[in-house]
Amino acid sequence: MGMKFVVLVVIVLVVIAVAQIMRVYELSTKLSGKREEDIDLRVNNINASLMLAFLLVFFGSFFYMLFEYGRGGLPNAASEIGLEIDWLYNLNWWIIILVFLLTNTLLFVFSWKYAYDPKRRAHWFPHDNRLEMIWTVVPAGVLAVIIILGLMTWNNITGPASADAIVVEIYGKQFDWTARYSGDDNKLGYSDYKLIGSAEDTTTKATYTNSLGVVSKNSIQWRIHGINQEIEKLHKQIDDEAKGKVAFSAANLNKMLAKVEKLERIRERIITMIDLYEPEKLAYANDDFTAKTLFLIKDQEYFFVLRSQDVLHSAYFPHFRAQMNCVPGQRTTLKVKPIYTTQEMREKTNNPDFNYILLCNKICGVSHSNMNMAVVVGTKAEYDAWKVTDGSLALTDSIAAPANIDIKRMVMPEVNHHGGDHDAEGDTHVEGGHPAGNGH
Ligand SMILES: [Cu+2]
Repeated sequence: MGMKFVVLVVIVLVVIAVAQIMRVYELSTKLSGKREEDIDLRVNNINASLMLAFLLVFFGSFFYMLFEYGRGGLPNAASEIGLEIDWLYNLNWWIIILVFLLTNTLLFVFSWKYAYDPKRRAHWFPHDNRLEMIWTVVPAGVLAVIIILGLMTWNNITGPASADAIVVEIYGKQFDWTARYSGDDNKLGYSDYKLIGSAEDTTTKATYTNSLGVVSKNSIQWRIHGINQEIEKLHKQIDDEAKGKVAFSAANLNKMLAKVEKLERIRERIITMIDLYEPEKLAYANDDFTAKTLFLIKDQEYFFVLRSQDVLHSAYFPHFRAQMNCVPGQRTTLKVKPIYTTQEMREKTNNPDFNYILLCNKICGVSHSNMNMAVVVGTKAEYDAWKVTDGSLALTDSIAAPANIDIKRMVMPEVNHHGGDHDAEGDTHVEGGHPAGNGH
């Protein structure tokens, strides 16, 4: 901090010093009776040659950078759309490089060629309609071609998938990715954030976690069970406090009461979900399974459905040249058809350690840089084997909900556990005032 301040002060002082020197120079030329623009012809010619020298260094460094870093360290595209995007990218580069070389050559060569010559008379050339026309129509035409080609590719990426495309959900949250395969029916179960949570079967001690909020009959029952458990736990704590076993601050107690009420509201809405979805739609999720590695089949089209639990993320497959934002509360889609297996890419790139990867390409928080998922491309047979053996593989409905879930308990439990501190409406006045944190 201190060092930065010193550097800033030094920069400001240097600028002031240069400005003062310029001022002194201007005043001294004025005193000597010379005009500022009277420059020695020899000095002027040196400057003109330096223009040419600069042009050569400028172009030299440009081509060096282009060949050294132009591809951003990426090998050839490994998906069908990637080939198209690379072709478009190269086309843009060719146009840009040609215009760049042409305009900069003219700029510096003319500066050199038309350096001041006292014997030369300038030609008065104020306006030319034909020239105006050319430099309006030609760039407009070139831009139109680029934009039309770009839109065609974009429509291809975001448009409907072909009938044999496999549907896979890619779910982002701070800070990891989960893939949800749609199973044999190729239909993803619906999802609802209210179902995100976990619960324990008190008899079998099995824990069910629904981190993606997948909607199925089983997951709805589990969530109701989980909410019942959460409410029970809160009730027990509030009861213990009423009995004097533990002591909370008034604010804490109110927070807990507000939480109970919120959980009850959510539970009622979850109970109505059972009737909201037709039974066959509730069954879409039954064969869904999640994985922490994205295994794709070569030459198979995939229709990715992207979601986010919390903030904006962006699913970026650098080798497929595919990227799409993951927006909370919305679903976005992306089509990808890998054309080389991981093994084939290892041979192509001469890199035995090559691996495909899915990255997050939106700065989404402190661990953004760790947010990635391994991607493997293999044959159909390899995929089938992976599907069976992969340890992280889990069916959404792998654990059945306990049979005795009380889903009809819709009567609000009494809130005034706490002696006379709460009035009849269930409001929570404590020691003559509304304490902070009271939600109702
Ligand atoms: Cu992210």
